[in-house]
Amino acid sequence: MKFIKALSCATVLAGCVFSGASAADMTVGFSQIGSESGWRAAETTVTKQEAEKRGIDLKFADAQQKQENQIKALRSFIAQGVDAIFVAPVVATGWDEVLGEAKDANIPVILLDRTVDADKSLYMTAVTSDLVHEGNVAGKWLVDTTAGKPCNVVELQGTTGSSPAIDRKKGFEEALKGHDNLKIVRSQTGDFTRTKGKEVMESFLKAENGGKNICALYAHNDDMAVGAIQAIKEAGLKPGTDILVVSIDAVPDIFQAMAAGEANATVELTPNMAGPAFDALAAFKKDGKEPPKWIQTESKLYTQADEPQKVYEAKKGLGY
Ligand code: GYE
Repeated sequence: MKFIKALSCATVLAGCVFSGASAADMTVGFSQIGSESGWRAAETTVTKQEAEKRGIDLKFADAQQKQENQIKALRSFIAQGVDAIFVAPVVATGWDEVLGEAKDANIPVILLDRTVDADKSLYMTAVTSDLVHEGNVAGKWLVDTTAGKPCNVVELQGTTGSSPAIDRKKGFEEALKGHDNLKIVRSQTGDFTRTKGKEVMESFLKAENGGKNICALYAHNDDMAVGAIQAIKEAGLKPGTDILVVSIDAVPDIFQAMAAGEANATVELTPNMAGPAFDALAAFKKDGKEPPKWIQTESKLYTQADEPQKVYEAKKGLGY
């Protein structure tokens, strides 16, 4: 396996001659969380497209949201002797052992869109957005929009224990610091899904005087926001005006909601984490060049002022 030779050379850092082969002879195992959201489904589509473009043999494993299935998949990839492993870690803890096994097998691991609480030597790099910053951008938008007006906020958190749920909460709370007019009155996980987002929002509405006490919803992803918008409408309230809606991902459907005046803002997350990951891998394979431990993707705020219908048309088909 040419890549392993190049890898061991890089480890030895001696004067090795790296195989100049292209990425085309590489096999990469990809452990994907599942398809809990429109964004996740797009990431899967784009990853397969990026592999195809590079002639890489991608072995895909869908974990159905379970960490034990991801760990099983990583062990299977190691047994197969793949050249590299990509993993979108469903939660942040519990990875040390299996990442250690990949390291012992000289198989580099790249994290996609989420991070892990493990020694950085156990993975080559993480391709993610700045998740704290995303929460901060959403929070700052709400601070500016409410401009000191009292506002009770409800929060739909992502998957419990996942790095986006932890960091997006942290960033949002940081933005609200010093703005006592804004109060998070309810906060619960909606597991990044539309169904759960709707369900939990229904409970928030019931608990808060039919929603009359709620001024804004912060959802850690657009899918939960879209589910919550349905619940708000069914409660006889107007999402986007009676209850402001701010979320993260910038999937096409949130722009449709914005165009209808039912959502107010979203922070963009690119589904193309695999492109930079494949490029880092190819550079390492070619000349042993280690990438930085974090390859950060952009985060851009979109509001109703950004011609949402046009953005919707442009985004449809980009893997979504
Ligand atoms: O925001 C959400 C998906 O890990 C940052 O996971 C990603 C999140 C994304 O379920 O839609």
